[in-house]
Amino acid sequence: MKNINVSNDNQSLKIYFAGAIRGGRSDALLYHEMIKFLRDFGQVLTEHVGDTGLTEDGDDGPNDRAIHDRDIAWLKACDLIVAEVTLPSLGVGYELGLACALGKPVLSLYRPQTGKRLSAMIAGSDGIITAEYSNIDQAKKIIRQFIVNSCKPFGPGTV
Ligand code: 6IA
Repeated sequence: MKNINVSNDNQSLKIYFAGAIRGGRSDALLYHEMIKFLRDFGQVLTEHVGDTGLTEDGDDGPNDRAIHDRDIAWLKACDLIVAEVTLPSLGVGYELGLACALGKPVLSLYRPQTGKRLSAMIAGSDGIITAEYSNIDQAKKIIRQFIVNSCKPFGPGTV
């Protein structure tokens, strides 16, 4: 368990937020809200995922290899991963699989949908905490609890 003060030094915790890009951008505003909230706890390495101006094209060059390698480096460097998995995304699934292999704490947030189910590879993974939610306030509570449980605060008043 990492010994991190999550309230006094907001650069100490490195957070990787994962959400669909080429998988679709209909939840971009929700990602934006989650990233804004996560910034209270540390540095979000992947703020671009919550950029509401970012389209499904999801390209800032020079090529996909560069995007992949940069994200893998961030994934290796981060302390924990928070993913919004309601909108299926190959990239997010790939990131979560790797995060599990690296032994990182992983939270996946899912909004139950009529007639659809979350992939068993996410819902059934031992290395992923999956939580269902229906609104941003619920999601924030779940995220806070996940971070508190994943980090060892220095003492009273730290979360
Ligand atoms: O298969 P998807 O594109 O939906 O995968 C989304 C996931 O892959 C996200 O969690 C990101 O971490 C990662 N990802 C996919 N595309 C990019 C990307 N494109 N940049 C960084 N991470 C990406 C360039 C966007 C740029 C214009 C800001």
